[in-house]
Amino acid sequence: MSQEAVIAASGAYPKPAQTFQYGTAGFRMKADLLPSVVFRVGLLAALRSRYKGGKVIGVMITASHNPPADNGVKLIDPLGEMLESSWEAYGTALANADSDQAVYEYYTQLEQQFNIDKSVVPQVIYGSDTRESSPALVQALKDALDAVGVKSQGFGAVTTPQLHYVVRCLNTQGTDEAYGEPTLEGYYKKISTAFNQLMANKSNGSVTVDCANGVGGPKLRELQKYLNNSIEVTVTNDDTETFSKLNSQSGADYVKTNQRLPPSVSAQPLARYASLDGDADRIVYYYVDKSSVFHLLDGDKIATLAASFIGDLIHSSGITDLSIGVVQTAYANGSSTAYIEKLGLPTVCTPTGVKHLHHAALAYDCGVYFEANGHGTVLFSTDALKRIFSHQPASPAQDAALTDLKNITELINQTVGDALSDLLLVEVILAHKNWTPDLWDACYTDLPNRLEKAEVEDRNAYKTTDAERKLTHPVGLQEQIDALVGKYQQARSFVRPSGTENVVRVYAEAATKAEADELAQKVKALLH
Ligand code: 16G
Ligand code: ZN
Repeated sequence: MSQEAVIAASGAYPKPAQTFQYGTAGFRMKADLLPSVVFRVGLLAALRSRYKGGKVIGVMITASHNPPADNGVKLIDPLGEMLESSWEAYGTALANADSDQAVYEYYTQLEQQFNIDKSVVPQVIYGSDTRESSPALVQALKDALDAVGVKSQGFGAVTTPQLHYVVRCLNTQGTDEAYGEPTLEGYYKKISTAFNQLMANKSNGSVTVDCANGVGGPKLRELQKYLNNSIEVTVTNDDTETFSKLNSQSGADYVKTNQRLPPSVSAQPLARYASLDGDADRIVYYYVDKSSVFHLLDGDKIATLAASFIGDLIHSSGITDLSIGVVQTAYANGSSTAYIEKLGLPTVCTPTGVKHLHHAALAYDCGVYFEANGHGTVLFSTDALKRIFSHQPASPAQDAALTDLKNITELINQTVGDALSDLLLVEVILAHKNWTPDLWDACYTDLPNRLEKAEVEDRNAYKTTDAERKLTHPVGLQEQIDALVGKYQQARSFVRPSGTENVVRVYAEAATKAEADELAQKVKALLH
């Protein structure tokens, strides 16, 4: 790597007059502001790989459920986790360096700070979602990787979880913790093999999947080729050629936020429907009942379904003392938390953002984590996997449960929430329980709730504690919220600054829809 090469390459991607921040989901904004950011993220990925002794780092270019004109970029750490948070600040500083020379200097400063061995060849893999702006951003990334001598490989359009999967496979190859073949084919084979075994001799009708016109569409079609015919998957909203359709009137975020069907879906009573988001790391289910009333089966419902099913399998296979816990955020419906406690399982609440939930889930042998918006997965500790795979069943019934449990650990993408893997997980559980969506829904009744956003003068003036359930600043505001909440039945409300938009969010739930709406409005009126 020469100074001239880096400075010249950086010169092709001038920084706009803008301050950038590596936030909850990396950098995310209007795509035309991103070329310099993506270039510099490429440099950061190279450093991170060297710092990790040449381990493979992933770079995903996506803006998830955001509108088509946006894009974003984030790093994936060696085991397929989100970038360690202490490094986010280095990304922020690199993105804000105000000249090509300053970029180079900060890069070498980090090299020195971390005593980075320059003889280590850095390795980076990358992919993108299907946005119009993605190819040019991929080019900016490649230019950075080439400028600093990175051994790199592009995976084209992929779902975010697919890239996480490949990163983990590459870094664990040949070890005891080998995760799978580091290819997309390896991904499809791994989860479909587990699914096909779990569904052998079973059949369970059909599920219609709205793919938000994003990368999940073509990838789900590909995955379908590997599945046995135990269920029929109908793929809709999978037009990735018309860029403007991405996440428009479709997708998990649309369904969750509006609590209604995507307009393109005409639902049959009690049939199963699911929606993915633009990069297929989120999924929600829904159905209409016999009176055509819409019912949402969100991340909380998926978490409870998964936790109870896996808990039963562990118990039925005769394995004792494996801890299961469920990790949620403040947005989890109060009824879901009460239901999990009724099941006898511990729950933990963390701040919003997958990295927080993921981290907390690692505390259990089996940690189930889901955000209400549909992003989540199940983690099994290395020790738990060893115990599961070496357990000797004492009866045919234990043997059958153990086989299912082993397959469940293979079916789940343990690197990050994965809409395709979660889809198959839900399908398997419903088939095993012989449940229609209304039976699943009947486990508990969601408290009516309302999410609002407020534009305020300065969202940084809003500071939270207790996993974002309480405000410490502005001083005195929490007491006012508490006073309002006290006037309603079964009520709860919290205010938190968004990590992705320049707004403050207000959540309220209460015994009736009217009360939840009113409480949200009243809390919102306190903000300015
Ligand atoms: C990001 C997070 C998502 C969270 C959302 C909250 C990841 C990969 N994504 O999209 O989990 O729900 O932010 O957004 O962590 P907000 O802070 O604007 O409410
Ligand atoms: Zn997403």
